[in-house]
Amino acid sequence: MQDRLQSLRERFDSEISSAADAAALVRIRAGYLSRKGGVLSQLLRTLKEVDPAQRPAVGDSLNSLKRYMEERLALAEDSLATSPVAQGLDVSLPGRMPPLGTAHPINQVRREIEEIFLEMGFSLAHGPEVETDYFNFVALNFPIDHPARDTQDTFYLEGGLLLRTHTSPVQIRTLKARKPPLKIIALGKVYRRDSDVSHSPMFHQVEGLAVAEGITFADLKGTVLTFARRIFRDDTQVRFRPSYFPFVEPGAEFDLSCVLCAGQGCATCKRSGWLEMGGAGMVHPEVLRLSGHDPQSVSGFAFGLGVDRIAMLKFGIDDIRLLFENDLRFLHQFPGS
Ligand code: FA5
Repeated sequence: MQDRLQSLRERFDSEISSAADAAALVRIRAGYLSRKGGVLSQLLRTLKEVDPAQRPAVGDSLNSLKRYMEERLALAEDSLATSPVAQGLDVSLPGRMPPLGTAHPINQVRREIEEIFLEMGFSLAHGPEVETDYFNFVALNFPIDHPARDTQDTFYLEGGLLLRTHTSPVQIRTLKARKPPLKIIALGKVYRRDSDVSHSPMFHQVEGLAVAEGITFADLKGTVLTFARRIFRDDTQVRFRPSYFPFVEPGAEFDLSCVLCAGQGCATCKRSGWLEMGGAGMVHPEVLRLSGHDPQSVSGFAFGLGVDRIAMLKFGIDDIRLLFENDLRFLHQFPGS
């Protein structure tokens, strides 16, 4: 008898698991529990024929199976009644696609820049946006009261801190933490009191630094030229103009031949054929010394360039401020990942 009850229970379980609607549950209830034709009711009626010694145990089993079936049926009826389908949901309707975002133009360019330098053997370095005067200026050979500090209108914070005005402090953090040979780039946000169509108070720079034995200015030129040709066009030219930054000697600013008119002269390059991109030079011996390296045995180059300017040229954006207003009508024009 116990075997029979066990197989009855298994059959009931499988039927109830595959019941798809209320009508199926009504059929199952009638088939097992109805007074007249229900299998379980019939079995209860045959209880008197069971050996009296076994009758109490069989009676208990029958009653507990009956309770089990009633509970499962009640649960299944409840869950069908509250299911989305019972409440009128049409599961055959096509779904609604949530709107898909795209990467911000700055992030698209950021990924491209990082990929190019990674392929050239550079690794990625990072530094904080809230910096100390020491890393942003002193260790970069800007003494207190040095007039070059005025060229980078600084946002000062409490407690001797400031918002970094350039990515060059990452040079110092890297030089203090690592031994040459090293080749890093550091890309991130920087801040200055500056705002017009080509200047934003928050913008992005990418810093490059290579230090090893025997590094020369030719390595710097080759690196910048290779990068410019990868990010813009194969025929891009680079020119270096002497300039002053306290942490490099010699120092230079570099321009790219205008990527829109190929150096012929247009409105974007103000008819000059050249676009200003950034600053560069050979790492100043004093900077190497201050960060624990011997300028007699190693040399290095460094460069820093404006990432937002690159994005503006690549996407034909003529006002840097558009990049940071978060106007979706503007951002949707640059789908990309
Ligand atoms: C510097 O910031 C130096 N740290 C670069 C450097 C690095 C020199 C390593 C030598 C060695 P500069 O102030 O010129 O240099 O800024 C570099 C570039 O950042 C500029 O050429 C320009 O492309 C971009 N830039 C500067 N100010 C802004 C601004 N307010 N908004 C957008 N881009 C800017």
